[in-house]
Amino acid sequence: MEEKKTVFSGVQPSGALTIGNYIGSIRNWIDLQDDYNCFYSIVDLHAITVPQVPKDLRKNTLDLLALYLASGLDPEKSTIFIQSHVSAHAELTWVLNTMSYMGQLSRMTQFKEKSKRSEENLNAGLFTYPVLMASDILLYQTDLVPVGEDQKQHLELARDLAERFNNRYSETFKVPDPLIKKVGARIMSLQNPESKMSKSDNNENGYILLLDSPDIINRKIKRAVTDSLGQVKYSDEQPGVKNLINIYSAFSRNSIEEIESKYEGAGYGQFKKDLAEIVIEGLRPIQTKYDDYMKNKDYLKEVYKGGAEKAERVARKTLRKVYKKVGFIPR
Ligand code: ATP
Ligand code: LTN
Repeated sequence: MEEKKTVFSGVQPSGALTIGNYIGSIRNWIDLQDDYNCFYSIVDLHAITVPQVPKDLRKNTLDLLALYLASGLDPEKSTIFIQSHVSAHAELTWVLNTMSYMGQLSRMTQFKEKSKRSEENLNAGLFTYPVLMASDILLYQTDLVPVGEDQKQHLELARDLAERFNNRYSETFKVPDPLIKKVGARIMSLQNPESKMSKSDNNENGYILLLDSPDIINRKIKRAVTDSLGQVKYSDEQPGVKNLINIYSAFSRNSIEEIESKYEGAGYGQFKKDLAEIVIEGLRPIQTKYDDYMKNKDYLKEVYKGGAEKAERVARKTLRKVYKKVGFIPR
């Protein structure tokens, strides 16, 4: 029997999840579970690259785990774990830091954007964030990394580091490929369709959270920015409508063409009303399951403990090889 290929991905527990996070990443992880050996992490080490309140970080981490499970990740099929529980992530990062070029790291779009927001106290962790991400991926000999469009550049760096290490020492790391879906890879803000939907947006009307109530979802979609053309068409001239069609398509699994023809001649009112309904119904089962999981903290603990053990075994094996190759003496 052929060995299953390996998938790795993660989300930061840095706040409530938006439907952008869900459509761009987690949702695509579910279907991979049967055919791949999947590792899905809650990347808390990444989260502290921007200031976090400790008690909120703890809550957000458990929240995210409950949302992973509520979305359909299955601990029987996948390895679900908290990044800080497997120390090899931080350890490999140190080694890869010594092989990362300052120039390449300073060209990372996410670093440039995030550093603009925290100019006065720029921390080194924000700068080496993509090296930690490369370590996540490379420790598990990952073949495929399902992410949203915004992570593509970080994936390139992970590939570069893998190749650099393999060339300098000898074949050690698998070189990973990104897996980016065409539809939904970049969900835009409902208020400003030129920028991506982000949970750190200070205008809460820009995003829909996975745990938003039906009333709030209705209101946010009603207020979503469109245009004065009044036609439900998928075109770059209508970025607001295009974004809403993407969300519609992601939740209904209808194609773009099906949606366009369904609303031909109809105004935005009906389209938005239906869209809100589809999003509400799409999120309902997730919200119900989330509530159940949050009532069962013992189960959540069982899941993350079991996940850490499984992840640890694989990660240690790779780290041992790396340490040996760079010339560290085994204990
Ligand atoms: P922030 O928005 O606070 O800067 P983030 O949501 O981009 O953070 P993560 O929580 O780490 O950062 O993102 C998790 C996953 O969600 C990544 O795979 C990312 O590509 C994806 N993602 C984030 N925003 C969007 C979006 N608007 N559309 C599609 N995918 C997204
Ligand atoms: N930087 C990613 C989160 C992340 C990740 C990973 C994604 C950290 N490590 C490894 C895939 C694989 C983001 O989405 N902001």
